Amino acid sequence: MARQTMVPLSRRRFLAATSASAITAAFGDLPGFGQSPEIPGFIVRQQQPPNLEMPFASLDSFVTPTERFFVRSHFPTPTIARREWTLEVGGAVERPFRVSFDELRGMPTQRRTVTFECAGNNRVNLVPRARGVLWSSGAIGNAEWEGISLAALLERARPAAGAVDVILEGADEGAINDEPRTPGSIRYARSVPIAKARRDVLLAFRMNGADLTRSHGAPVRAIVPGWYGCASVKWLTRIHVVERPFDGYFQTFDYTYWDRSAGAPAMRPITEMQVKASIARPAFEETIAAGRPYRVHGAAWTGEASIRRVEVSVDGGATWADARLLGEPVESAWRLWEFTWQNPTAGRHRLMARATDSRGQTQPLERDTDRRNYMISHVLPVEVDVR
Ligand SMILES: Nc1nc2c(c(=O)[nH]1)N[C@H]1C(S)=C(S)[C@@H](COP(=O)(O)O)O[C@H]1N2
Ligand SMILES: [Mo]
Repeated sequence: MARQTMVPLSRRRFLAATSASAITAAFGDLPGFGQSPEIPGFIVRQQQPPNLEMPFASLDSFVTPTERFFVRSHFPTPTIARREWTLEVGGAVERPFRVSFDELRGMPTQRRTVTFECAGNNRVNLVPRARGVLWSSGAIGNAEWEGISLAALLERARPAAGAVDVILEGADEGAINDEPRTPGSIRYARSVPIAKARRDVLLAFRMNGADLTRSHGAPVRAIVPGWYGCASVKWLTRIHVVERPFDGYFQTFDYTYWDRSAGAPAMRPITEMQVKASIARPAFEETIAAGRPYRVHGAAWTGEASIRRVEVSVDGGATWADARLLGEPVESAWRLWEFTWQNPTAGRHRLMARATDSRGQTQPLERDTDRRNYMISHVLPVEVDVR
């Protein structure tokens, strides 16, 4: 494991991390910044294609309202009429077919609350500055998704006995011109292993009780519970079963990490979310009143498991105390938590939160650089002034 020391955010990067107007000031030199109209409820990281994050300090509900649910798009947003949309199911299957939206909607539906985090969430906290969208803590959301199970479609298609991966392909496309370049225009696509595809992948057309919105993948998107957001393909139009592992752009050059478990470092696609607690309040550099109890709160999540424990430190990690977990544990959904800081004393304080999941995995204190610019799950201290 390669390690990197934790460096607290500088004041300038903190500003960049929290307020929408400061974004323009701090990143005015990057394309897409400087001329953004403000989008209420969001911090605009990029205007076209839209890359928007929730100001995480505004966290106040278990379900993230759709108008505050982050948007991560690599290519221009497609417009797809439901009447014209079809989903093609093919590849290494006995009976390839196509379904229309009406047909899909006529199938038995399921509802599930699922949290997903962008694998680049908190990238602004990495030192030195990493490549990619510089997200603060808000590239994460929890929603109630409704749709049909991918298993039902696969059952109808009958995958070959040697099926390994199921490729989920979106209708959005474009060329990436930074090295390594794509071979011209490609579509956004990711695969899931056949076992995961059969277990619990959802093809969703409703989000939080309403039709899926265009920026979140209308008319139909995949939801891959417990995995980083990159797996949950939006604007889904093709499902392709293959008998060899899929090596598409978004799981080789992008969204991969170095795995040393094979004896020599090997590049592997990012899959399950890592256990992580994130502090909503206090925000970075918030000023807190001395001598009055303060409610520290946030959310914690993990992969295909649930959160068992969240601990908080108000002294930079010297001592830890249990936070109170709110609500009930829900697998692959986050858990909100709170902690009362009884008597904040005047001065500078470093707050930290760390989570443990139902499999006993605890969030690390240090960054593992084998994760490249993804899976930023180490404890990120929040520094505050108490006056
Ligand atoms: N077709 C398509 N699907 C996609 C993407 C994309 O750019 N195109 N982005 C992925 C990434 S990296 C994330 S984090 C999530 C974001 O979903 P959201 O925009 O609904 O929050 O969608 C994933 N699915
Ligand atoms: Mo992402």
